[in-house]
Amino acid sequence: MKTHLFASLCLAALAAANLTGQAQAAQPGQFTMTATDYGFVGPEQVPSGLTAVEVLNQGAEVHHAQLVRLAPGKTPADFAAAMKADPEHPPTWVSFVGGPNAVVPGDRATALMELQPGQHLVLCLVPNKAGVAHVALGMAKPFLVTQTAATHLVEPKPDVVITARDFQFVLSTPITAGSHTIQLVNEGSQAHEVVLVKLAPAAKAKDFIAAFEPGADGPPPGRPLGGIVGIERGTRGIFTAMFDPGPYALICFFPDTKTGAPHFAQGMTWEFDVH
Ligand SMILES: [Cu+2]
Repeated sequence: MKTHLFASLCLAALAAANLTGQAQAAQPGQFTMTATDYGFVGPEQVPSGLTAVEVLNQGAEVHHAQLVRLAPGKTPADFAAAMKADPEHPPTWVSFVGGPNAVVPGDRATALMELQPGQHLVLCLVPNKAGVAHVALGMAKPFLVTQTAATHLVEPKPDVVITARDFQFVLSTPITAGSHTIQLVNEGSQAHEVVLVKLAPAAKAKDFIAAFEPGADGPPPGRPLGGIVGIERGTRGIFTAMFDPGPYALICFFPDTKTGAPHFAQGMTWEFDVH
């Protein structure tokens, strides 16, 4: 969710992640990454194709599951070394391929993503109270997406489409009370994400954002309900959410390619009321 994504301690994080994961392969179409403070437990191998990616938060802090794909020939060690050399910028050979966005402790969220074969990592980019991204504290786990002939999943038809542009969200239709299947489509020039937040009464998106700034005190005035973590331009993902009446916000925390400033600082938030 936050901007310190490419912190320099990835190397240690990756080494720790390798020790905790059991060698296991997921069935086609679905897998879960369990998030703790600070690590991921999940499959070592995942079949390619349309996949429901779940994050289960068993930690005490907010977590998400950002999937990234490395270019052919690149390894998790290469990624860690690149982050150490330049913590502010992701290497150009990394693709952001989505995943389920942030949930509070005890919650889970799912994102339907099209996975392509290759070496991947799952990262948590949410910062702790000191402003250190969880990825630098151990939340980076390698996994391999293997070539698979077919997946049994059929992409559901969304009833709401959120289009991400530089730098705004555009909704295809107002969101009403009840359950919705929501597609995020990135039509911008850089990667974007959407965090869905149920705001506390009278709270604004900026109040929720401020609670994740370094040194912020107290719980955020709102509850993150998932969404889609960073996806490259021209790509998409689907999530479902249940809407009770009240105020909500969509927020993009993804850092600008050039400046590193989070997209919300360039206006990439959207507030709405569900009636
Ligand atoms: Cu964005």
